[in-house]
Amino acid sequence: MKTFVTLPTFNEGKNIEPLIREIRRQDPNIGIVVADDDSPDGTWRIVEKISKRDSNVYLLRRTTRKGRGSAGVDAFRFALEQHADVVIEMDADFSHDPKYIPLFLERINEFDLVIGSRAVPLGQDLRKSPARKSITRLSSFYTRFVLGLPFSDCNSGYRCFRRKVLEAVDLDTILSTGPSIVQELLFKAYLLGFSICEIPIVFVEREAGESKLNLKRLLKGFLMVLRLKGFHLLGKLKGSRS
Ligand SMILES: Nc1nc2c(ncn2[C@@H]2O[C@H](COP(=O)(O)OP(=O)(O)OP(=O)(O)O)[C@@H](O)[C@H]2O)c(=O)[nH]1
Ligand SMILES: [Mg+2]
Repeated sequence: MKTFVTLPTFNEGKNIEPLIREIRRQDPNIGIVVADDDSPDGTWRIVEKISKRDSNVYLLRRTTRKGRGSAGVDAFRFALEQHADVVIEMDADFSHDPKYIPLFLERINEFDLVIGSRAVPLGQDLRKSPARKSITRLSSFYTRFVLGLPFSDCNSGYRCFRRKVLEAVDLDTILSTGPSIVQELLFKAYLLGFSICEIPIVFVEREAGESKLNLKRLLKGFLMVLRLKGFHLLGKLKGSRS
């Protein structure tokens, strides 16, 4: 089973090298693709250096279409081109611990999509700020309510997909260029009838680098969820199972 990990990065220079090392420790053969948006802190340069000694590490240095969502799409596309059977996406700030990779790979044998969830029993959000945790919970509740999704953590960006899910959602038609790609992919996969499960993860505060979430991005995310619902009601949400 050929497996890829996709990592969107923007200014993760302090995290990326130790993170790639940790992922490697979990699985020496896993492909790792980093989709960087020309980070001013030189994250891409670090990845470029690593890719010269590890032929299974790939850098997508993007200089035009920027954003967390479009980086995700480019990385997924790349993994599919490399014949990945399974793709894991995760944040590159150590909030998502690579130690869960073997568990994702075990569960993906039974399900089409596995979500790393902070909101199921044994899952946890260990960030210090009660406000930040409440925003995540509220936003997940909102997504669940508006889109009718039966999942506890609709905002988790730590997930594992079977190839067929990424093919079926039609990456060319993804509307989100920003972080709402997380909700968009989940909604589409759910509507297409794929089997989806949640496994508990402990989500920790990033120690290095800065969060890119701000009020504008949050509001854009809330609006995108409404847009997704509207598109769905009008029958305009693209994607199909073969
Ligand atoms: N390529 C790319 N990656 C991004 C962009 N914005 C965020 N990322 C990456 O997406 C992942 C998640 O972003 P974070 O800033 O940690 O956002 P978050 O996890 O929702 O927020 P925190 O919980 O506060 O960390 C990280 O790996 C970021 O480096 C972007 O515009 N382009
Ligand atoms: Mg983060």
